[in-house]
Amino acid sequence: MRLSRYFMPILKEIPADAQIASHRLMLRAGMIKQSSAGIYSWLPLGFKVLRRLERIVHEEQMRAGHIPMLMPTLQSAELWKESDRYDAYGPEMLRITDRNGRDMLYGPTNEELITDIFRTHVASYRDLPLTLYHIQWKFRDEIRPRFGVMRGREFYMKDGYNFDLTREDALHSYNRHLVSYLRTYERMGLQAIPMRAESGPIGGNNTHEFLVLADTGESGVFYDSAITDLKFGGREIDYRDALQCQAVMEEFTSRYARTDDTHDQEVFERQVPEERRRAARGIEVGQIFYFGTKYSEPMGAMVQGPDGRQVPVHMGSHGIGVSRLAGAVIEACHDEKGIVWPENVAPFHAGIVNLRQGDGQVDRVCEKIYDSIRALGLEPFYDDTEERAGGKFATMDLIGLPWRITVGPRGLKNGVVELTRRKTGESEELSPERAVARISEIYGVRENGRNCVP
Ligand code: 5CA
Repeated sequence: MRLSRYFMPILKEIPADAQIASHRLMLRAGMIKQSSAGIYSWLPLGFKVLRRLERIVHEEQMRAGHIPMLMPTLQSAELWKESDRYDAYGPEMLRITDRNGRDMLYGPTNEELITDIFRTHVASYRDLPLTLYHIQWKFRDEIRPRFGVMRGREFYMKDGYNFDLTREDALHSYNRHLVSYLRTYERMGLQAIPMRAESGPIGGNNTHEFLVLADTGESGVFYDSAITDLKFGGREIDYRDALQCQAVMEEFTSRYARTDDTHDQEVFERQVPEERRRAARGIEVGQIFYFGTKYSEPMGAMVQGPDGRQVPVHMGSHGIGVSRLAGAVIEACHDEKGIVWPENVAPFHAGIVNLRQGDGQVDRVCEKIYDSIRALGLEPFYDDTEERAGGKFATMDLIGLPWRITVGPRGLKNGVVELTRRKTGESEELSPERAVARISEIYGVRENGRNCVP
Protein backbone atom coordinates (compact mmCIF):
# COMPACT_ATOMS: atom_id res chain seq x y z
CA MET A 1 0.00 0.00 0.00
CA ARG A 2 1.14 3.53 -0.80
CA LEU A 3 0.34 6.13 1.83
CA SER A 4 -0.46 8.70 -0.88
CA ARG A 5 -3.35 6.48 -2.03
CA TYR A 6 -4.44 5.16 1.36
CA PHE A 7 -7.07 6.35 3.78
CA MET A 8 -5.46 6.72 7.18
CA PRO A 9 -6.79 9.85 8.89
CA ILE A 10 -4.07 10.51 11.48
CA LEU A 11 -5.13 12.82 14.31
CA LYS A 12 -2.59 15.38 15.43
CA GLU A 13 -4.46 16.19 18.63
CA ILE A 14 -4.68 13.70 21.45
CA PRO A 15 -8.41 12.98 21.81
CA ALA A 16 -9.48 14.33 25.18
CA ASP A 17 -12.20 11.80 25.94
CA ALA A 18 -10.01 8.74 25.38
CA GLN A 19 -8.76 7.62 28.78
CA ILE A 20 -6.51 4.68 27.99
CA ALA A 21 -3.53 4.31 25.68
CA SER A 22 -5.09 1.84 23.26
CA HIS A 23 -8.16 3.99 22.73
CA ARG A 24 -6.05 7.11 22.18
CA LEU A 25 -3.69 5.33 19.81
CA MET A 26 -6.45 3.70 17.78
CA LEU A 27 -8.06 7.10 17.27
CA ARG A 28 -4.78 8.88 16.56
CA ALA A 29 -3.62 6.25 14.07
CA GLY A 30 -6.93 6.48 12.20
CA MET A 31 -7.89 2.87 12.96
CA ILE A 32 -11.42 3.49 14.20
CA LYS A 33 -14.06 6.18 14.32
CA GLN A 34 -16.87 6.21 16.82
CA SER A 35 -20.26 6.17 15.15
CA SER A 36 -22.31 6.26 18.36
CA ALA A 37 -21.64 5.27 21.98
CA GLY A 38 -19.80 1.93 21.97
CA ILE A 39 -20.21 1.48 18.20
CA TYR A 40 -17.30 1.99 15.84
CA SER A 41 -16.41 2.03 12.19
CA TRP A 42 -13.19 0.17 11.52
CA LEU A 43 -11.21 2.36 9.16
CA PRO A 44 -8.80 0.63 6.75
CA LEU A 45 -5.84 0.31 9.13
CA GLY A 46 -8.00 -0.94 12.00
CA PHE A 47 -9.85 -3.29 9.68
CA LYS A 48 -6.57 -4.91 8.61
CA VAL A 49 -5.64 -5.57 12.22
CA LEU A 50 -9.08 -7.01 12.89
CA ARG A 51 -8.68 -9.31 9.87
CA ARG A 52 -5.26 -10.49 11.06
CA LEU A 53 -6.58 -11.28 14.53
CA GLU A 54 -9.56 -13.05 13.01
CA ARG A 55 -7.34 -15.13 10.77
CA ILE A 56 -5.26 -16.38 13.71
CA VAL A 57 -8.46 -17.29 15.54
CA HIS A 58 -9.75 -19.23 12.51
CA GLU A 59 -6.45 -21.05 12.02
CA GLU A 60 -6.26 -22.15 15.63
CA GLN A 61 -9.90 -23.16 15.83
CA MET A 62 -9.61 -25.27 12.72
CA ARG A 63 -6.35 -26.76 14.00
CA ALA A 64 -8.29 -27.91 17.08
CA GLY A 65 -10.87 -29.59 14.82
CA HIS A 66 -13.63 -27.00 15.25
CA ILE A 67 -15.83 -26.24 12.26
CA PRO A 68 -16.43 -22.68 11.02
CA MET A 69 -19.85 -21.44 9.95
CA LEU A 70 -21.84 -18.20 10.11
CA MET A 71 -25.02 -17.39 11.98
CA PRO A 72 -27.02 -14.15 11.62
CA THR A 73 -26.81 -11.17 13.95
CA LEU A 74 -30.61 -10.91 14.29
CA GLN A 75 -32.41 -13.70 16.09
CA SER A 76 -36.00 -14.59 16.84
CA ALA A 77 -37.11 -14.05 20.44
CA GLU A 78 -38.99 -17.39 20.30
CA LEU A 79 -35.84 -19.44 20.81
CA TRP A 80 -34.80 -17.35 23.79
CA LYS A 81 -38.21 -17.90 25.36
CA GLU A 82 -37.59 -21.66 25.11
CA SER A 83 -34.38 -21.41 27.14
CA ASP A 84 -35.97 -18.90 29.52
CA ARG A 85 -33.29 -16.33 28.83
CA TYR A 86 -35.47 -13.81 26.95
CA ASP A 87 -36.50 -12.04 30.14
CA ALA A 88 -33.53 -13.12 32.23
CA TYR A 89 -30.97 -11.42 29.97
CA GLY A 90 -32.32 -8.03 30.97
CA PRO A 91 -31.70 -4.57 29.48
CA GLU A 92 -28.36 -5.55 27.93
CA MET A 93 -30.30 -7.25 25.16
CA LEU A 94 -31.32 -5.05 22.25
CA ARG A 95 -34.88 -5.99 21.41
CA ILE A 96 -36.35 -5.21 18.02
CA THR A 97 -39.85 -5.62 16.57
CA ASP A 98 -40.15 -6.34 12.85
CA ARG A 99 -42.93 -5.01 10.58
CA ASN A 100 -45.12 -7.99 11.38
CA GLY A 101 -44.88 -7.31 15.08
CA ARG A 102 -42.54 -10.26 15.69
CA ASP A 103 -40.11 -9.97 18.57
CA MET A 104 -36.51 -10.10 17.39
CA LEU A 105 -33.21 -9.34 19.05
CA TYR A 106 -29.65 -8.48 18.08
CA GLY A 107 -27.71 -11.51 19.33
CA PRO A 108 -25.53 -10.94 22.42
CA THR A 109 -24.44 -14.61 22.10
CA ASN A 110 -25.71 -17.68 20.24
CA GLU A 111 -26.38 -20.65 22.53
CA GLU A 112 -30.05 -20.82 21.54
CA LEU A 113 -29.54 -20.44 17.81
CA ILE A 114 -26.85 -23.11 17.62
CA THR A 115 -28.87 -25.48 19.81
CA ASP A 116 -31.78 -25.07 17.39
CA ILE A 117 -29.52 -25.89 14.44
CA PHE A 118 -28.20 -28.91 16.27
CA ARG A 119 -31.58 -30.33 17.27
CA THR A 120 -32.87 -29.95 13.71
CA HIS A 121 -30.04 -31.88 12.11
CA VAL A 122 -28.37 -34.22 14.59
CA ALA A 123 -30.11 -37.23 16.02
CA SER A 124 -27.47 -39.81 16.85
CA TYR A 125 -24.46 -40.06 19.15
CA ARG A 126 -22.56 -41.25 16.07
CA ASP A 127 -22.43 -37.63 14.84
CA LEU A 128 -20.66 -36.54 18.02
CA PRO A 129 -18.37 -35.00 19.10
CA LEU A 130 -19.18 -31.80 17.23
CA THR A 131 -17.87 -28.28 17.74
CA LEU A 132 -19.19 -25.46 15.56
CA TYR A 133 -18.07 -21.86 15.75
CA HIS A 134 -18.44 -18.54 14.03
CA ILE A 135 -16.95 -15.07 14.21
CA GLN A 136 -19.76 -12.56 14.11
CA TRP A 137 -20.81 -9.16 15.45
CA LYS A 138 -22.63 -9.14 18.76
CA PHE A 139 -24.58 -6.43 20.51
CA ARG A 140 -24.83 -5.89 24.27
CA ASP A 141 -26.34 -2.65 25.46
CA GLU A 142 -23.64 -2.14 28.09
CA ILE A 143 -24.42 0.41 30.82
CA ARG A 144 -21.00 1.95 30.44
CA PRO A 145 -19.46 1.43 27.02
CA ARG A 146 -15.93 2.78 27.32
CA PHE A 147 -12.27 2.50 26.44
CA GLY A 148 -13.03 2.36 22.72
CA VAL A 149 -13.29 -1.18 21.36
CA MET A 150 -12.51 -2.66 24.78
CA ARG A 151 -16.04 -2.37 26.05
CA GLY A 152 -18.15 -1.70 23.04
CA ARG A 153 -21.86 -2.20 22.59
CA GLU A 154 -21.31 -3.74 19.16
CA PHE A 155 -18.27 -6.01 19.16
CA TYR A 156 -16.77 -8.83 17.13
CA MET A 157 -16.59 -12.17 18.86
CA LYS A 158 -15.63 -15.71 18.06
CA ASP A 159 -18.14 -17.98 19.74
CA GLY A 160 -17.89 -21.75 19.57
CA TYR A 161 -20.23 -24.45 20.85
CA ASN A 162 -19.42 -28.06 21.60
CA PHE A 163 -21.90 -30.93 21.58
CA ASP A 164 -20.89 -34.14 23.33
CA LEU A 165 -22.54 -37.33 24.48
CA THR A 166 -21.15 -37.35 28.01
CA ARG A 167 -19.83 -34.98 30.62
CA GLU A 168 -16.34 -36.49 30.20
CA ASP A 169 -16.37 -35.82 26.47
CA ALA A 170 -17.60 -32.28 27.06
CA LEU A 171 -14.77 -31.69 29.54
CA HIS A 172 -12.33 -32.82 26.86
CA SER A 173 -13.92 -30.19 24.60
CA TYR A 174 -13.47 -27.64 27.38
CA ASN A 175 -9.80 -28.54 27.75
CA ARG A 176 -9.29 -28.54 23.99
CA HIS A 177 -10.61 -25.00 23.86
CA LEU A 178 -8.40 -23.96 26.73
CA VAL A 179 -5.32 -25.30 24.95
CA SER A 180 -6.27 -23.77 21.59
CA TYR A 181 -6.82 -20.40 23.29
CA LEU A 182 -3.37 -20.47 24.89
CA ARG A 183 -1.89 -21.00 21.45
CA THR A 184 -4.09 -18.34 19.87
CA TYR A 185 -3.13 -15.58 22.30
CA GLU A 186 0.56 -16.44 22.20
CA ARG A 187 0.52 -16.16 18.42
CA MET A 188 -0.86 -12.65 18.87
CA GLY A 189 2.11 -11.78 21.07
CA LEU A 190 0.05 -11.86 24.28
CA GLN A 191 0.22 -13.72 27.53
CA ALA A 192 -3.37 -14.48 28.53
CA ILE A 193 -3.74 -16.28 31.85
CA PRO A 194 -6.71 -18.61 32.41
CA MET A 195 -8.39 -17.62 35.66
CA ARG A 196 -11.30 -19.02 37.59
CA ALA A 197 -14.31 -16.79 37.03
CA GLU A 198 -18.06 -16.36 37.32
CA SER A 199 -20.27 -17.71 34.55
CA GLY A 200 -22.85 -14.87 34.60
CA PRO A 201 -25.79 -15.11 32.18
CA ILE A 202 -24.21 -17.93 30.13
CA GLY A 203 -24.53 -20.36 33.05
CA GLY A 204 -22.72 -23.44 34.39
CA ASN A 205 -20.14 -23.81 37.15
CA ASN A 206 -17.10 -24.62 35.11
CA THR A 207 -15.57 -21.56 33.55
CA HIS A 208 -12.27 -19.81 32.99
CA GLU A 209 -11.63 -16.31 31.77
CA PHE A 210 -8.41 -15.48 29.91
CA LEU A 211 -6.79 -12.31 31.18
CA VAL A 212 -4.04 -10.16 29.79
CA LEU A 213 -2.40 -8.30 32.66
CA ALA A 214 -2.64 -4.53 32.21
CA ASP A 215 -3.05 -1.65 34.65
CA THR A 216 -5.93 -0.32 32.57
CA GLY A 217 -7.81 -3.65 32.61
CA GLU A 218 -11.37 -3.64 33.92
CA SER A 219 -11.06 -6.84 35.96
CA GLY A 220 -9.39 -7.12 39.34
CA VAL A 221 -7.26 -10.30 39.48
CA PHE A 222 -5.34 -12.24 42.10
CA TYR A 223 -2.69 -14.76 41.13
CA ASP A 224 0.43 -16.67 41.97
CA SER A 225 3.26 -14.92 40.10
CA ALA A 226 4.75 -18.33 39.16
CA ILE A 227 1.97 -18.61 36.61
CA THR A 228 3.52 -15.89 34.46
CA ASP A 229 6.53 -18.17 33.81
CA LEU A 230 4.35 -20.66 31.93
CA LYS A 231 4.66 -20.56 28.16
CA PHE A 232 2.76 -22.62 25.64
CA GLY A 233 5.57 -22.24 23.10
CA GLY A 234 5.90 -24.50 20.09
CA ARG A 235 4.41 -27.66 21.61
CA GLU A 236 2.70 -30.01 19.26
CA ILE A 237 -0.70 -31.04 20.51
CA ASP A 238 -2.92 -33.83 19.32
CA TYR A 239 -6.26 -32.23 20.08
CA ARG A 240 -8.02 -35.59 19.91
CA ASP A 241 -5.92 -36.82 22.81
CA ALA A 242 -8.00 -36.12 25.94
CA LEU A 243 -5.17 -36.86 28.38
CA GLN A 244 -2.76 -34.56 26.60
CA CYS A 245 -5.27 -31.69 26.60
CA GLN A 246 -6.09 -32.34 30.24
CA ALA A 247 -2.40 -32.24 31.19
CA VAL A 248 -1.97 -28.82 29.58
CA MET A 249 -5.16 -27.59 31.25
CA GLU A 250 -3.87 -28.75 34.65
CA GLU A 251 -0.46 -27.22 34.09
CA PHE A 252 -2.00 -23.81 33.33
CA THR A 253 -4.81 -23.83 35.89
CA SER A 254 -3.40 -25.56 38.98
CA ARG A 255 -1.89 -22.41 40.45
CA TYR A 256 -4.02 -19.78 42.12
CA ALA A 257 -5.42 -17.33 39.55
CA ARG A 258 -8.87 -15.85 40.00
CA THR A 259 -10.85 -12.79 39.05
CA ASP A 260 -12.25 -10.72 41.91
CA ASP A 261 -15.68 -12.37 41.51
CA THR A 262 -14.30 -15.70 42.69
CA HIS A 263 -11.31 -14.54 44.74
CA ASP A 264 -11.00 -16.05 48.21
CA GLN A 265 -8.38 -14.30 50.33
CA GLU A 266 -8.14 -17.15 52.79
CA VAL A 267 -7.40 -19.74 50.09
CA PHE A 268 -5.03 -17.30 48.36
CA GLU A 269 -2.95 -16.89 51.53
CA ARG A 270 -2.99 -20.60 52.26
CA GLN A 271 -1.91 -21.66 48.77
CA VAL A 272 0.52 -18.96 47.69
CA PRO A 273 3.67 -17.88 49.53
CA GLU A 274 3.53 -14.17 50.30
CA GLU A 275 6.30 -13.14 47.92
CA ARG A 276 4.42 -14.67 44.99
CA ARG A 277 1.00 -13.15 45.76
CA ARG A 278 -0.09 -10.59 43.21
CA ALA A 279 -3.16 -8.35 43.07
CA ALA A 280 -3.40 -6.66 39.70
CA ARG A 281 -5.70 -5.76 36.86
CA GLY A 282 -6.41 -7.56 33.63
CA ILE A 283 -8.24 -7.40 30.30
CA GLU A 284 -10.59 -10.30 29.69
CA VAL A 285 -9.94 -11.47 26.14
CA GLY A 286 -11.86 -14.74 26.25
CA GLN A 287 -13.96 -17.07 28.34
CA ILE A 288 -14.82 -20.75 28.16
CA PHE A 289 -17.82 -22.46 29.74
CA TYR A 290 -19.06 -25.96 30.38
CA PHE A 291 -22.76 -25.86 31.23
CA GLY A 292 -23.88 -29.43 30.63
CA THR A 293 -27.51 -29.71 29.59
CA LYS A 294 -28.65 -26.17 30.51
CA TYR A 295 -29.80 -25.46 26.93
CA SER A 296 -30.13 -28.95 25.45
CA GLU A 297 -32.66 -30.07 28.05
CA PRO A 298 -35.25 -27.26 27.80
CA MET A 299 -34.76 -26.98 24.04
CA GLY A 300 -34.92 -30.72 23.40
CA ALA A 301 -31.48 -31.17 21.83
CA MET A 302 -31.41 -34.95 22.25
CA VAL A 303 -29.48 -37.72 20.57
CA GLN A 304 -29.98 -41.41 20.56
CA GLY A 305 -27.26 -42.93 22.75
CA PRO A 306 -25.46 -46.26 22.10
CA ASP A 307 -28.10 -48.05 24.21
CA GLY A 308 -30.93 -46.61 22.09
CA ARG A 309 -32.14 -44.18 24.74
CA GLN A 310 -32.68 -40.46 24.02
CA VAL A 311 -30.33 -38.27 26.04
CA PRO A 312 -29.74 -34.49 26.10
CA VAL A 313 -26.29 -33.50 24.82
CA HIS A 314 -23.62 -31.95 27.00
CA MET A 315 -22.59 -28.53 25.84
CA GLY A 316 -20.21 -25.69 26.45
CA SER A 317 -19.55 -22.36 24.79
CA HIS A 318 -16.30 -20.59 24.23
CA GLY A 319 -15.71 -16.97 23.33
CA ILE A 320 -12.83 -14.81 22.14
CA GLY A 321 -13.23 -11.04 22.05
CA VAL A 322 -11.71 -10.44 18.62
CA SER A 323 -12.38 -6.68 18.45
CA ARG A 324 -11.37 -6.21 22.09
CA LEU A 325 -8.08 -7.95 21.26
CA ALA A 326 -7.09 -5.11 18.94
CA GLY A 327 -7.17 -2.84 22.00
CA ALA A 328 -5.60 -5.43 24.29
CA VAL A 329 -2.62 -5.97 21.99
CA ILE A 330 -2.01 -2.21 21.89
CA GLU A 331 -2.37 -1.94 25.67
CA ALA A 332 0.34 -4.61 25.99
CA CYS A 333 2.51 -3.34 23.11
CA HIS A 334 3.06 0.38 22.88
CA ASP A 335 5.51 3.08 23.98
CA GLU A 336 5.43 6.87 24.20
CA LYS A 337 5.72 7.19 20.41
CA GLY A 338 2.88 4.89 19.49
CA ILE A 339 1.89 1.31 18.80
CA VAL A 340 4.48 -1.50 18.61
CA TRP A 341 2.72 -4.30 16.74
CA PRO A 342 3.81 -7.89 17.26
CA GLU A 343 4.76 -9.27 13.84
CA ASN A 344 1.76 -11.62 13.59
CA VAL A 345 -0.89 -8.94 13.94
CA ALA A 346 0.75 -5.90 12.33
CA PRO A 347 -1.43 -4.31 9.63
CA PHE A 348 1.56 -4.27 7.25
CA HIS A 349 4.77 -6.23 7.45
CA ALA A 350 7.23 -3.42 6.81
CA GLY A 351 7.20 0.32 6.26
CA ILE A 352 9.28 2.04 3.59
CA VAL A 353 10.25 5.66 4.19
CA ASN A 354 11.42 7.69 1.23
CA LEU A 355 13.52 10.54 2.59
CA ARG A 356 13.57 12.47 -0.67
CA GLN A 357 10.44 11.97 -2.68
CA GLY A 358 11.02 13.03 -6.28
CA ASP A 359 14.72 12.13 -6.31
CA GLY A 360 14.98 9.70 -9.22
CA GLN A 361 17.37 7.24 -7.63
CA VAL A 362 15.70 7.23 -4.19
CA ASP A 363 12.27 6.76 -5.77
CA ARG A 364 13.55 3.88 -7.92
CA VAL A 365 15.08 2.04 -4.97
CA CYS A 366 11.91 2.50 -2.91
CA GLU A 367 9.79 1.14 -5.76
CA LYS A 368 12.11 -1.83 -6.17
CA ILE A 369 11.95 -2.66 -2.44
CA TYR A 370 8.18 -2.23 -2.51
CA ASP A 371 7.77 -4.62 -5.45
CA SER A 372 10.21 -7.17 -4.00
CA ILE A 373 8.40 -7.32 -0.65
CA ARG A 374 5.09 -7.77 -2.45
CA ALA A 375 6.59 -10.53 -4.55
CA LEU A 376 7.32 -12.38 -1.30
CA GLY A 377 3.59 -12.40 -0.57
CA LEU A 378 4.05 -9.79 2.15
CA GLU A 379 2.50 -6.35 2.49
CA PRO A 380 4.75 -3.27 2.50
CA PHE A 381 3.50 0.16 3.48
CA TYR A 382 5.29 2.85 1.49
CA ASP A 383 5.31 6.45 2.67
CA ASP A 384 5.60 8.07 -0.76
CA THR A 385 4.25 11.45 0.36
CA GLU A 386 6.00 14.83 0.25
CA GLU A 387 6.01 15.06 4.07
CA ARG A 388 9.36 15.93 5.70
CA ALA A 389 11.46 13.15 7.25
CA GLY A 390 10.52 13.93 10.87
CA GLY A 391 6.83 13.71 10.08
CA LYS A 392 7.26 10.43 8.21
CA PHE A 393 9.14 8.86 11.12
CA ALA A 394 6.51 10.07 13.59
CA THR A 395 3.74 8.50 11.49
CA MET A 396 5.62 5.20 11.17
CA ASP A 397 6.27 5.14 14.92
CA LEU A 398 2.62 5.91 15.64
CA ILE A 399 1.23 3.12 13.43
CA GLY A 400 3.86 0.80 14.83
CA LEU A 401 4.90 -1.46 11.93
CA PRO A 402 7.50 -3.89 13.28
CA TRP A 403 10.13 -3.04 10.63
CA ARG A 404 11.00 0.10 8.73
CA ILE A 405 13.28 0.49 5.73
CA THR A 406 14.54 4.04 5.31
CA VAL A 407 15.87 5.09 1.93
CA GLY A 408 17.72 8.39 1.41
CA PRO A 409 20.29 9.90 -0.93
CA ARG A 410 23.10 9.85 1.63
CA GLY A 411 22.84 6.13 2.30
CA LEU A 412 22.41 5.26 -1.34
CA LYS A 413 25.77 6.94 -2.11
CA ASN A 414 27.25 4.06 -0.11
CA GLY A 415 24.76 1.58 -1.55
CA VAL A 416 22.84 1.13 1.71
CA VAL A 417 19.42 1.63 3.22
CA GLU A 418 18.55 1.44 6.89
CA LEU A 419 16.52 -1.35 8.47
CA THR A 420 15.03 -0.39 11.85
CA ARG A 421 13.20 -2.49 14.36
CA ARG A 422 10.29 -0.60 15.91
CA LYS A 423 10.41 -2.52 19.18
CA THR A 424 14.02 -1.67 20.07
CA GLY A 425 14.83 1.24 17.76
CA GLU A 426 17.92 -0.70 16.62
CA SER A 427 19.04 -0.02 13.06
CA GLU A 428 21.41 -1.66 10.64
CA GLU A 429 22.69 -0.53 7.27
CA LEU A 430 22.29 -3.01 4.45
CA SER A 431 22.06 -3.12 0.71
CA PRO A 432 18.46 -2.82 -0.52
CA GLU A 433 18.55 -6.49 -1.58
CA ARG A 434 19.80 -7.62 1.82
CA ALA A 435 17.10 -5.55 3.55
CA VAL A 436 14.41 -7.34 1.53
CA ALA A 437 16.08 -10.69 2.22
CA ARG A 438 15.99 -9.90 5.96
CA ILE A 439 12.26 -9.12 5.79
CA SER A 440 11.78 -12.42 3.99
CA GLU A 441 13.73 -14.30 6.69
CA ILE A 442 11.84 -12.58 9.50
CA TYR A 443 8.41 -13.51 8.21
CA GLY A 444 9.33 -16.73 6.47
CA VAL A 445 8.24 -16.73 2.88
CA ARG A 446 5.05 -18.60 2.36
CA GLU A 447 3.07 -19.24 -0.77
CA ASN A 448 2.31 -16.07 -2.67
CA GLY A 449 -0.36 -13.91 -1.14
CA ARG A 450 -0.89 -16.14 1.86
CA ASN A 451 0.07 -13.39 4.25
CA CYS A 452 -2.19 -10.73 2.80
CA VAL A 453 -5.50 -9.76 4.29
CA PRO A 454 -8.03 -7.28 2.84
N1 5CA B 1 -21.39 -17.39 24.85
C1 5CA B 1 -20.20 -17.17 25.61
C2 5CA B 1 -19.02 -17.82 25.01
S1 5CA B 1 -19.08 -17.80 23.33
C3 5CA B 1 -19.97 -15.68 25.80
O1 5CA B 1 -20.71 -14.87 25.28
N2 5CA B 1 -18.95 -15.36 26.55
S2 5CA B 1 -18.54 -13.91 27.04
O2 5CA B 1 -19.69 -13.18 27.46
O3 5CA B 1 -17.52 -14.08 28.01
O4 5CA B 1 -17.94 -13.12 25.83
C4 5CA B 1 -16.78 -13.63 25.19
C5 5CA B 1 -15.72 -12.56 25.05
O5 5CA B 1 -16.23 -11.46 24.30
C6 5CA B 1 -15.27 -11.93 26.35
O6 5CA B 1 -14.29 -12.72 26.98
C7 5CA B 1 -14.71 -10.60 25.90
O7 5CA B 1 -13.37 -10.76 25.46
C8 5CA B 1 -15.58 -10.26 24.71
N3 5CA B 1 -16.59 -9.25 25.09
C9 5CA B 1 -17.66 -9.40 25.89
N4 5CA B 1 -18.33 -8.26 26.02
C10 5CA B 1 -17.68 -7.34 25.27
C11 5CA B 1 -17.87 -5.95 25.00
N5 5CA B 1 -18.89 -5.28 25.50
N6 5CA B 1 -16.99 -5.32 24.17
C12 5CA B 1 -15.95 -6.01 23.63
N7 5CA B 1 -15.72 -7.30 23.86
C13 5CA B 1 -16.56 -7.97 24.67
